[in-house]
Amino acid sequence: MSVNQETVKKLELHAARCRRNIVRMVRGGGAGHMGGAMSCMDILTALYFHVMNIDPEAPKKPDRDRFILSAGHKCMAQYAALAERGFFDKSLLDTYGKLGTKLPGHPDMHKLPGIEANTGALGHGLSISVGMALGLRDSGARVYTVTGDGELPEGSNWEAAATAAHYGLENLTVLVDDNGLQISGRTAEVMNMEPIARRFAAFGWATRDIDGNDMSQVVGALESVPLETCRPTAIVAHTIKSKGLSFAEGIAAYHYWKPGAEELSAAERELDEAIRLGEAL
Ligand SMILES: Cc1ncc(C[n+]2csc(CCOP(=O)(O)OP(=O)(O)O)c2C)c(N)n1
Ligand SMILES: [Mg+2]
Repeated sequence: MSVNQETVKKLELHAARCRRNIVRMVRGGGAGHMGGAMSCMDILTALYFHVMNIDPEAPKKPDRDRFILSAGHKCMAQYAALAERGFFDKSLLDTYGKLGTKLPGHPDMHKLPGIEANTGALGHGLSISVGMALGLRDSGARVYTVTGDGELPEGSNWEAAATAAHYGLENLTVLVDDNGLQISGRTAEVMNMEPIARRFAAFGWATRDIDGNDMSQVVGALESVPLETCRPTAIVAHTIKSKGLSFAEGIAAYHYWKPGAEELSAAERELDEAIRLGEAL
């Protein structure tokens, strides 16, 4: 199925603005889990601006699609998308990580519209998603979950994966933000989970590998969901950690970023330029 290139261009511009929102949050809070937020930003942009049935004016409407950020430390990506999509005023971005903020370092469903579950302790989001998908399976609503390659060693993921296949949850899609890195280095060295797609397939899921920073591929895969009837879908998105900030791409040390003044300004300049280029297209 061919992907509409106008749509792709628009989404790329949204993604650039969302990445700029992430750096805005880091300026406000002084630090944050930047690397993983940047790597999954294209996925979240496609979901929030093209795929999911959601309404910022009615964030709790019963037939909405659900999004669960299982890897909760990537929450700046979700805040960036929610703000850009109009779920809350962008001025809130400047409060990221501050005392009393609605935008804490891990998402809190009691503080912000659009957050469906509290996550951050890795390994719980897929189980929550399976329960939601089971409850919603005759409703037409879909459940989308983003996890990370470094999160997958948590055994609860595989209990959830087996359950999703057992119940044939075709309304459930997991997107693995496979950036090859986790908190302390290469996932392959800390706890190798490759080949990820084949592992999900062995549990009974329909799977596809994509370049998760190529908007055409992200949209193409999401438009094809469910990949098979009566099976949950796993999209393994190969991404680059810190995508969009050239000085930080693929470097594990940027998992949690506490920038100095110069690096922060360089980041802002680079993303402002990306937005300018996107607007000119
Ligand atoms: C249960 C649990 N153990 C450890 C951590 C600490 N921790 C936060 S992020 C992270 C690495 C996650 O790696 P990955 O899922 O690949 O995400 P990425 O760092 O690439 O964004 C770890 C171990 C945690 N949040 N929860
Ligand atoms: Mg990772």
